This record gives sequence, structure tokens and C-alpha cells, in this order.
Amino acid sequence: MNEDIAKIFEELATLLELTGANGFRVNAHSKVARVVEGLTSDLGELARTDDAIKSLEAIDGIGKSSAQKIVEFAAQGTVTELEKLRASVPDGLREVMKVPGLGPKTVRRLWQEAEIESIEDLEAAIDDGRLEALPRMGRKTIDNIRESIDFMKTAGDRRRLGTAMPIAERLVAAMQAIPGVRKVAYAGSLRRGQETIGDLDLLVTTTDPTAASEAFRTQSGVTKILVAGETKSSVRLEDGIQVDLRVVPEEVWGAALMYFTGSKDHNVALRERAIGRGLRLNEYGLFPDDGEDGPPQQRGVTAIASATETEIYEALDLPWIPPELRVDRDEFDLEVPDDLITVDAIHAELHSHTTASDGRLTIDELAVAARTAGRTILAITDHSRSSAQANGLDEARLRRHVEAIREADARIEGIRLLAGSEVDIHADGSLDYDDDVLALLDVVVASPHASLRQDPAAATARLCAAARHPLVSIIGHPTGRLIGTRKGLEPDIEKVIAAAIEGGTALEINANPYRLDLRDIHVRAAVDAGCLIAINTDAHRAEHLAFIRYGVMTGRRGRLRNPGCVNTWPDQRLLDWLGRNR
Ligand code: DGT
Ligand code: CA
Ligand code: CA
Ligand code: ZN
Repeated sequence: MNEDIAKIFEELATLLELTGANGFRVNAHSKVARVVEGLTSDLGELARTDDAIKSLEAIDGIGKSSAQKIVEFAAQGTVTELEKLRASVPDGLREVMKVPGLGPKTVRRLWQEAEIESIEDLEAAIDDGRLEALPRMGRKTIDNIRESIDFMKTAGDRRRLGTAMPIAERLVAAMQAIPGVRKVAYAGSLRRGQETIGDLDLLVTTTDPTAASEAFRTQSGVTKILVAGETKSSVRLEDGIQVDLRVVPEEVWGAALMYFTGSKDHNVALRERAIGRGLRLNEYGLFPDDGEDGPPQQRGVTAIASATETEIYEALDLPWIPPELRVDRDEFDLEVPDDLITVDAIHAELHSHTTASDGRLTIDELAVAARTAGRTILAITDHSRSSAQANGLDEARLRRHVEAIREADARIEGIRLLAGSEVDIHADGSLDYDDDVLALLDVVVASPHASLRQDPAAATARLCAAARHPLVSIIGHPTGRLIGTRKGLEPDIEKVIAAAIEGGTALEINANPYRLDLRDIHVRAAVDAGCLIAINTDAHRAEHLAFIRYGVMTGRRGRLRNPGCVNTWPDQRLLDWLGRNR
């Protein structure tokens, strides 16, 4: 319930700003959102008690009118003021709000001063020069807006890995519960751990195909049935994502799973490999070539292999290839490493935030959460002073924070806490604290946060300088991209990798599904060059620690092996590496 309430206040704040309410009211609402998000007890319950208003008002940051809205929401599931505000704003403006870099203030100006009520209006206004005619609207701002719109369009309708995965896992569990169903798996780009997912592909085996298909199509959350066949169904879910289901016979499970996992290029390459060996491969199995046209299974030809992926790969003289490697670049030519990175191998989290900056948990709470998640080392790396919007720490606060972390480390059992900082890399490559301050810390994650539109040469110089700095342990989310919304820096990645190797610095795979930065192909380049990699969740709350799986999938796509990932190292080796220049 708290999350819903926070969202409502966030939306209220946005709509108020958009409709020109005074800044005080806007801030009061976004403050409530933050307060509610940070609460550990459920407000929904509190809001249904007799003196709900009084109890809510007693919470720091919640005033009377906010308390009334929370009570209204708990009782009605809606807030009248929000409905009114929504009605007063053109629908198309919501899309305009989503354009990266356009805040409510600017969108209000576009709306009021240039009558822009949709993305289409905005594009037209850019084209006919109306936008440029507005006061305080420079060429550069307009170029940025145009670029952001183009970026939004190409990102299209794909979902982030971290959005698709929980949906797929829920669907798999639901299918598993249907009588007669035996095997269930998700395939497609999700199984390959791609950073964005077009649609979900589910496979099942069952003793009752009709019942399984029927249950799939009528389950809650389905808004539209697109295909309703005997073995193939396709539906659209509430949030718009499409899910394909195929019911396959148990004996062809491996062939079907392999086919629907893809990638398409990998499949094509496998099929050619089969042909080269006098065989035919399709989603029903690997068959001897009988010289006839058409699907061999329809002529009663017996498959050489079909039940498991492993037996099919083996019959093609290949080891089982992990789904993340199935891209058709060079997965057939290279050995599949037997120590490809896994979630289980990771026991150190080296990038995390507490309430000292913009995290939700105290040092103690975060330590316990990390320990519960199986970590044996946790580096606490709150933001540095320049990240003002993230409540970055000035030097005095940092010193006190370091003391607090060391004190907590001495007190809390079962996990080693390291005192660190996520230090801003300025546009020119200099760092946000002086070296004598950095020297106080156990871990320095240096990350770019601002000036993310600088030109590639400047970005390269910036990242290289930080990577060579002797007191920097890790370059955090090196490009600063946000999937689908922000392109981030476009450095010459080979040069950054070379600088990191020179400095003995690790490049981070930030496991947050909005980031996955380094991205897979950059990881691959780093791994090939022998550069160290760190996989961190950048946890701002307890649930974020589970993002590690997405970082690991990205690492596997880059052929990252356990020894190349510092988070897998034995504690003492890791500590020695972190302390090497201190
Ligand atoms: P997506 O959904 O766009 O994120 O990407 P995928 O890879 O999940 O693609 P999707 O859902 O169209 O198809 C799932 C898999 O099925 C795909 O990875 C490979 C296989 N597949 C689909 N169409 C073809 C095809 O025309 N030829 C071959 N060889 N395989 C195909
Ligand atoms: Ca798919
Ligand atoms: Ca599909
Ligand atoms: Zn961070």
C-alpha cells in the first residue's frame, strides 16, 4: 500500500507543478511521497483505523490534507483531487512528460506558451521553428529534446529485463499449478538475459494441452487474446506485454526449448551446422536427412536427438551452450568456460547507499539485508558532495559517516563492512574529493553522474583519468546510460579498458536493470582484454540486492568468468586488492 500511496503523491506533485501550483505545495506533496516510501509499517492499515487522520498527521512530513488524501485512498482506492488534476491535463502531455530531460516546469511552458499537448505537437513545433521562438529556449536545448524523442521512439515497446523477469516468473509459477502440467520454462530473449525484451515466450509440456492452453488464456491479467490455437496461444497482459505459449510433447522438449530460446542467428547457424553433417534441425528435433523435402517428423522420421538441449548440442559436436552466449558471434568456435560467472559465486557487494545520501536503509539495516542476501562483504558508498540532488556528503559528513560505518562493522557479526564513497567524476576527469580524503576510505567507486552529453573524446579522457587514479577501486556505471531513456556517455571503450588495466581498476557492471552498464558487448571487450570487472547492485533499498542476477546475466553475455570478477574473490584477496595503493 505504501508504494501506491507514494506513487499517488508523486503524481500529485507532478500534476500540480504542471498546472502551475506554487512551489511550496508541489514540494509538500513530493516530500510526502518520500516519507511514505521510507516507512516500514503499512499505512493502509493505519488509514483504516478510527483516528487515522490524527495518527497519520503525527508522522513527520505528513500534514492534515495529505492525511485526508491517504484515508480517502485507503477507503475509495482513489483521490478526488488527483482525478480532477488528471482531467485538467491533456492526455498527450503525459507522454511529453516522459521525454528525458523535460521536467514539469518546461512541459508547462510548452503547453501554456506554445500550445503543445502531445509529442506530435512538440515535434511539429521544433520543425516549424515555433519552439525556438520561445524566450529562454536555446538551440542546444531543442537539439537535446529532439534527440530524446528519437531515442524514445527507437526504444519502442520493449521491456527492461528487470520488468519482464518477475512477470515471466509469475506466469511460470501459475502454469506450474495447472493440473496435468509437467515442465514449464521461459525461453526467448529473456532466457538469454538480453537487456530488453520484446515479448515473453513460454513453453510447457502437459498431459492435457487443452486445459493448459485454456487456463493460460483465461488467467487474471490477460486483457486480450491474440492467438488461441491448440498448441500455440498468445495473449496481451495488463501492462501491454505480449506472451506466447507453446504446448509441446515431452519428447521434443529440448528441441523446442532450444528453438524458442534463439537467438534467431544462433538457430540459423546451428541449422547450417546440422546440414553440414547430413542432418536436419528444427523445433521438433535433430533428424537424419532422408533427402525428402518438408518437415521430417511429419514423415515419421525418428529424431537422433530431441528430448534435451544437451543431447542435441552433443550430436552436433558441441558442448551445451549457456543461453546468454547464444548470439551467433563466435560461440561455436570458442570453448564454453566452465567457470562462467554465477550469482552463487558472488559474495561481496561493493556499491550501496544508505540514508546518509539517497538510500532508504540505515547502515545497520543495509548490513543485515546484505548479510541475509548472503554477502560476506559490504562496501557502503554514499554519494559525494557534488551529487546535491542525491544528498551527497561534504567532507565533514563523510568523515562522520566513515566513523559510523567502522563502528557498525565492529558491532555487527557475520559481514565485513567497508567504508567507501561513490565519488562523482567531474566532466574534466577530476574527482569530487581531494586525495587525502579518498585515502581515508576502504573503497572508492568513481562514477559519472552529470555532464552525460559531453562529446566522446572528452568522455574518454574523463573516464580514463578516473580509471588511472591510484585511489579509485572501481569505475561505477561507466557510461551513465539509462536503458530506453538516456544514451549516456559514448567513450572509446577500448581506451577506457586500457586505462583501467593500467590502473588495476575494475569496471563495474551496474546490475540495476535500468542501467546494466557496462553493457554486454563492453563487458566482452573488457574480458577479452583482461580487465577486472565488478558486478554491483548499487542498492538503495533491500530489494535491490536481488538485482545481482541481471548483472550476472550481463556478465555471462560478456563471457565473464569468476576469476575476472572481483566480487567472487576470497575476502582477503579482495581486501588486498582494494588496499593496494592505500
Ligand atoms: P524479443 O522477443 O524481440 O525480445 O526476441 P526473441 O529472441 O525472444 O524473439 P521472438 O520472441 O520473436 O522468438 C523467440 C525465439 O524463437 C527466437 O529467439 C528464435 C526463435 N525464432 C522465432 N522466429 C524464428 C525464425 O524465423 N527462424 C528461426 N531460426 N528462429 C526463430
Ligand atoms: Ca521473445
Ligand atoms: Ca515471441
Ligand atoms: Zn550508486
